[in-house]
Amino acid sequence: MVAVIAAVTWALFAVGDNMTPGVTPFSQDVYQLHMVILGIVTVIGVLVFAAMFTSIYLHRKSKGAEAAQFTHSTKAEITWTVIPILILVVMAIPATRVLIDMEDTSGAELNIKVTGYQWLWGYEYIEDEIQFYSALDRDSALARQIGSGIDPAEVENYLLEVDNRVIVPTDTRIRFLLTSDDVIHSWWVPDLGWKRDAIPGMVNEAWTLIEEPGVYRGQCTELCGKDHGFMPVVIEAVPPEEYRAWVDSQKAGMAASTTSGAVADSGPASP
Ligand SMILES: [Cu+2]
Repeated sequence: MVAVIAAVTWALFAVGDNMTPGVTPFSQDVYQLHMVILGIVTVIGVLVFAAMFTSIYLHRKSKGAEAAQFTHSTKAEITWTVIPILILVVMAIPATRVLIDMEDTSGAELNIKVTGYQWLWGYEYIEDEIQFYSALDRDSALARQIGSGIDPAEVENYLLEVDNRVIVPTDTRIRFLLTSDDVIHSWWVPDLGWKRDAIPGMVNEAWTLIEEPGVYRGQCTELCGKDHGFMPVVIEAVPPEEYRAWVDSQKAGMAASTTSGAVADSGPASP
């Protein structure tokens, strides 16, 4: 009976709404951990409720059940202390392994500095010397205005699209350095398996290695001000060759804008 309940509960969690496994080896570790612990707590829950309802049913008053008169049992106290400790240790071992892996940002091939602003993100590719801002895209920005007349449901990826996506190479160990310029923000892309606070005056670290090319979306997850809901994060993972091509095109674009800036600066000063 208990086995049947456990199996049904398990199946519901496994096929129903669940956490996303993500697209990095690390996010899949987190997912596995979540499934194992979910399994453990499900079994514990089923056992506890089964014992409770069985006792209520078998020892009910109408059957003439007499309450036991003992007030203390050292044996019971030791048992219900030792068993939970063992369960916690069993859960802590894989969790600690994943946590240590999460914190180990060494061996990065690419470093990207992420800065939170009210209310957009700034990105700086340290090795490739690329810098840009990434704000809510125009379609979402228009649709979010009161009385815009635009139905947000008609806008593709409403509030989850930006003007400049963060392009990253696949199969590359990338380190993110996160900080903020004004208030605390939090950078979160669920498919990567973590979120990190972006705190003024502090630099937090995190890393990722994306295996599958694709577009992965997220949002700021710290209540950072009135436009908190309008600062999405969009990561686009592309094969390394494509990434190099993007870097070259960005550099060419930046060089062009600096030159035109220089021309403008050298023009006649305003009266
Ligand atoms: Cu924010």
